[in-house]
Amino acid sequence: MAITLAPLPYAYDALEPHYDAATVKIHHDKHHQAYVDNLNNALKDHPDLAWRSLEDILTHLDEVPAAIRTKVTNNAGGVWNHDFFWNSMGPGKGGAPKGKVAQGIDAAFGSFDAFKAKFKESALAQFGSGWAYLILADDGDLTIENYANQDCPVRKGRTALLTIDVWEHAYYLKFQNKRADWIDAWWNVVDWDTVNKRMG
Ligand code: MN3
Repeated sequence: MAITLAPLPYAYDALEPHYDAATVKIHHDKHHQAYVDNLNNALKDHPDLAWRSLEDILTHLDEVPAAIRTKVTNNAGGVWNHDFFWNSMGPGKGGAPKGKVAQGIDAAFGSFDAFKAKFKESALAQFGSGWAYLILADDGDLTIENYANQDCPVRKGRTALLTIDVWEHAYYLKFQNKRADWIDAWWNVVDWDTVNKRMG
């Protein structure tokens, strides 16, 4: 059973004007698809691995043959990160968080504005390609962690709550080199309802 590309959970233009349809389409249909294809290609001679879930593969990379481990790590991470990213956004979302996640943010960062500033700073500080994540730590605290390239929280057994893709392919068409503008726009599509469900 091959890994398949999950359909985008909304229309290409659903996140306009904050996240443009052209970028969403190429990001999902080309970049995300490429990770799916490359992962399936890497696993094509390993049916014992190919039937496993992404999470199972990513938490048992020591069981992946050394010859394909880097390719599997990068591409399985790429699929997982993008699945999580698309499902962290939605049309008509944004605004301030409510409920459990709002309480967690206030407790960990002091206020939503302070959290936004810190998260932006972390996303801007990611050198090259990668991701900024809001993580629910084992002790219940919320923390911000960066993951380079296609490393992902599931590999470390971390509970992810929210992520922004800061690879240039995620924003270059609309924002060019201005990663800060992409981050500012992205807050308008963050799906806090989903983040709350991820809090458990
Ligand atoms: Mn991407």
